[in-house]
Amino acid sequence: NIATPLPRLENLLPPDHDNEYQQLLDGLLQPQARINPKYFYDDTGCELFTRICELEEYYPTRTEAAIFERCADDISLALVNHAQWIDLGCGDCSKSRRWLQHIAPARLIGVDIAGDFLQSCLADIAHDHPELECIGVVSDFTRRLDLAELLAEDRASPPVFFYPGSSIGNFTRPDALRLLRCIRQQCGARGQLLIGIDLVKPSPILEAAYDDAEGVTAAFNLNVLSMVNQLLHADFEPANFVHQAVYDREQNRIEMRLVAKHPHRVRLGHTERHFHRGEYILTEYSHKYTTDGFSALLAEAGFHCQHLWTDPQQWFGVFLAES
Ligand code: AVI
Repeated sequence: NIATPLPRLENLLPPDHDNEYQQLLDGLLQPQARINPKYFYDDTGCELFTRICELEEYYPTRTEAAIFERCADDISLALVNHAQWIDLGCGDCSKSRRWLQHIAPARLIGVDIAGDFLQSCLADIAHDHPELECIGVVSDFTRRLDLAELLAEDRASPPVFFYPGSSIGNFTRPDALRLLRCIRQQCGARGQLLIGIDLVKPSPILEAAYDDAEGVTAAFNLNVLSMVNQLLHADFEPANFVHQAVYDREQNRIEMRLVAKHPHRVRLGHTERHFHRGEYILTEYSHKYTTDGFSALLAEAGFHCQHLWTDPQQWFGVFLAES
């Protein structure tokens, strides 16, 4: 009984974490206070997000999964060469794992910020697929994505970047464009991008998806404050804030907010901030796109959109683009 060796892990996190905390603090001291949504995902946040994905109101996860399932043959056929499969923000790698029933890449590169978790999830996949080379890349690609060296190890195989879940919706448009350009550059001559996008729809459906009856999204949003308390030695009291999700029809985005219930002060390390009643911290944008709008963004990033698969209600889109 020989144990499978742990998958290779590359750490691409920049060693400037102090700068990170300074940015977090600066965001909280701005006239419009904000927290980067990447701070949602501590252990509790990851568990709450898993629960969100199973909620009746939160349609994106199951709608995307249904498209993948229904269109798996078409999508597999449209992939030019899937020898190198790169899962961006792979989490527990469950979405890539499902694809392994349809395609047989030689390499699976999972990119995420939580290294230990990534390595153990990849170890499970490697155990079930001994022929597959599994590599973990620990990276905060909201800041930087540089896989050039790794991809150059197999120059003959243009990569497929897999970015499901409409996670790109959490970037502002300029940042989304920057990330797409960066992926495009690393795709080389014939690489592809398979990406899931949440589409524009009536606001009641969207607002319910981000403010569910059970209060799981509210707990997810409020949980970010305990993360900030730890990172900045702050004393946010979650009970002083209330969760709010508002759809901005002009910008086509959900804004998640934490609204102060009454006037109070919060210590932020060596400094502090006063919150008025009704003043809010912006914790997340979740942009929704029209199919034309996202195709245009892909084109601006230098991609050529090859295919689009949607569900019967056209709530979610899976785009395949080539560099
Ligand atoms: C991860 N991301 C795509 C989710 C979204 O829908 O924007 C995060 C989320 N926030 C609240 N619910 C889900």
